[in-house]
Amino acid sequence: AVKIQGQEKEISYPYTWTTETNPIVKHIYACDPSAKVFKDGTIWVFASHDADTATGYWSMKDYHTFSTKDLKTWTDHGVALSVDDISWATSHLWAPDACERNGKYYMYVPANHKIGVFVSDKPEGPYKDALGKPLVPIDNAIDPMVFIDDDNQAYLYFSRKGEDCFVVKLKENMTEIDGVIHELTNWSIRSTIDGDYNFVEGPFVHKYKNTYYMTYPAKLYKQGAKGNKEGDEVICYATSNSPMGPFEYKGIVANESGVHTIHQSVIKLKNDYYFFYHNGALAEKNGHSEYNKFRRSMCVNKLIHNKDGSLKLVEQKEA
Ligand code: FUB
Repeated sequence: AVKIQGQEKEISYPYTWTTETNPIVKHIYACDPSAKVFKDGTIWVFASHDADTATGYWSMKDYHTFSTKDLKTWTDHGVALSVDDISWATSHLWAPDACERNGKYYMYVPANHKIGVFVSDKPEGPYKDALGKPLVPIDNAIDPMVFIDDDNQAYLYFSRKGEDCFVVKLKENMTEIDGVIHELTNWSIRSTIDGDYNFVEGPFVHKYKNTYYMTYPAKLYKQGAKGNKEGDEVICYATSNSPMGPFEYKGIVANESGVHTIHQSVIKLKNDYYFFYHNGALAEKNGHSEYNKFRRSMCVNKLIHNKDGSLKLVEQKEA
């Protein structure tokens, strides 16, 4: 049973509800939302799952998948992948991503700070370990994101130790890396334009009018001009004319979320773009202000590309 707006409720999956307010998911703490629009037009969100009882470091054990066609009526399809199905990991199932390719679905997930690939015949899973070992031969690798370009070449982005950013091509089978892993952090995404922000984690790439936009959580080291405090994590963005970079810092697209981390993704739906992220507003409402940073909830707002190609600061709507 889970508590929804103060009332105990039995949930059986798939579980469907309607909402037009943030956070989108109120029956569990679903965070690190990675949204994708699949070929039939359905929006799928792959999310980490903070435990109701979490009181410490982010040691999550499973992922849920969510689907919607209109951003109003949502379905939680339950657990898509659990740590019990990963022979080489015991916990820390951090920010996932997924894609559709040749009629199959691939989830890329960091578990115990190693990145693996999992495959299913259905977007909601269950997903099975494609390799029986990690895909990326680098330790301390987290937050994978797969971007498939218009020419069908797939790219895997990820971060390491919360400070470096990498990209590598994937082979057509989606379960093997193709060639050299490129470090992108020498693109100087460190900026002093809006304060002093350093790349941290969570790279996510979307394409707009032939420009590649990378949004990413960044940490503010010195007081910024926009009211964020030292140590706050915000979402910055950088652009490039190639998915392999180099990327150039452009600005901040979302301010801090109040829960130490913020993690984003971007989709295009018809002619509009949407920005997914998480915050701690629901945990606060449920009386967990002390541990709200370990109980995060996914939200969505519109993302506006200005005429000059810059991104308008996302206004995070309250729960
Ligand atoms: O949820 C665990 C970690 O916190 C994610 O991997 C990061 O992006 C941050 O949101």
